[in-house]
Amino acid sequence: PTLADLSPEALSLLRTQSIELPSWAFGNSGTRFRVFTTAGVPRDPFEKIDDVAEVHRLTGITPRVSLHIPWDKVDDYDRLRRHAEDQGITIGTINSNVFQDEDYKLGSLTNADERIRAKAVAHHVECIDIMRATGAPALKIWLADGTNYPGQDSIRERQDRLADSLAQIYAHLGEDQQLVLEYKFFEPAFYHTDVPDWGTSLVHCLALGERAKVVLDTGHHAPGTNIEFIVAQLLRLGRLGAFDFNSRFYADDDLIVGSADPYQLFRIMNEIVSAGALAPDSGVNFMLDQCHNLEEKIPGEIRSATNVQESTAKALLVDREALAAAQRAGDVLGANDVLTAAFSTDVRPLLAELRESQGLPVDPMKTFLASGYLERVRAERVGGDA
Ligand code: PSV
Ligand code: MN
Repeated sequence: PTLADLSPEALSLLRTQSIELPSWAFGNSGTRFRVFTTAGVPRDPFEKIDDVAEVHRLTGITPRVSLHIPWDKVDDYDRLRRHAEDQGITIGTINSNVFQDEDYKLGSLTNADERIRAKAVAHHVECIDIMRATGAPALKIWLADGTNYPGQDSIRERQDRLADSLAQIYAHLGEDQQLVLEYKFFEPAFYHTDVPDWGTSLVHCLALGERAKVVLDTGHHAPGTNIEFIVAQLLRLGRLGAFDFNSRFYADDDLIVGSADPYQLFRIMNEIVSAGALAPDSGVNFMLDQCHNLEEKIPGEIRSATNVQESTAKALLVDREALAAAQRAGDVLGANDVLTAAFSTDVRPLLAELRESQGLPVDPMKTFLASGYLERVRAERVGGDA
């Protein structure tokens, strides 16, 4: 297919699609066994933003960055914001971090100790201040809270404490700011997790109010979970706030989105497109949550952005009329054929055409590798705290 095969609406959705990049994808990362180092990685949040901007210059679809606090703490947030905006990047989401402090060993927003709970709430208030200073519209909360042994703490009381802590945080949000609550079924807690699933996240969001929504991290489900069903359900309820896209083979391994199961990514994007949730004003923020432990980080993010774009183009090519007709007729295989035909289409030439029409490099990866950027940052970014 060529661009001419897309409807004007589909073409405009493809042109305006955007994906938010995580600042932490550009830094050194690893597993609990080892963090490997990569030459030329950013030494501070400013350099992380430079790399985000580079991915955006090449792909044209990554104009926002997620920050993680305290990893991305700086003295002057206004300067950070201007540094980003000068390169066409805005600050998207502020991620809190209540999983790396001794005090949070037995929980943060759910902790039985009043002092620790207040400290965790105060950290989120600080994040909301950073949202104001950077113009970030959303606060993302993921908790490592849970227990390892039955009886270790009261599951019910922890839910009550969580609801209370979240309400305190929500009360600090401005009218134009939203809270997104991420779930994860296990890890680091091994017996129970306090926000393990979309239902629990949704229950808390409903209690908080309109500006609280669920974050779906594609790596946070038990194997075999039908993620597109969750997408469809949250969209129906108007409570899908954001995606953390990544891939996993076993547990939460934060691999490149679309690398493990491109068909799953397509099925997710198909639900998004069919619900009209791709438009920039749909309220769903498409973010990546990945780290690149072995591969080069900037190419990893380029590949991720183009993987999402390819799945989106395929979802936009689904013949919706033929699909609806087959579904109405009870044509089981015919309906399935309509979907798989779109999935099997090679959309790379179409996307090359799209990029050309937008003045972007036809092959962002090739252009990047030939640009000398990696060689330059490897030479420049020496010393400091990578
Ligand atoms: C937790 O596994 C998570 O998915 C959350 O989004 C964190 O903020 C992120 O990873 C980075 O550690
Ligand atoms: Mn995540």
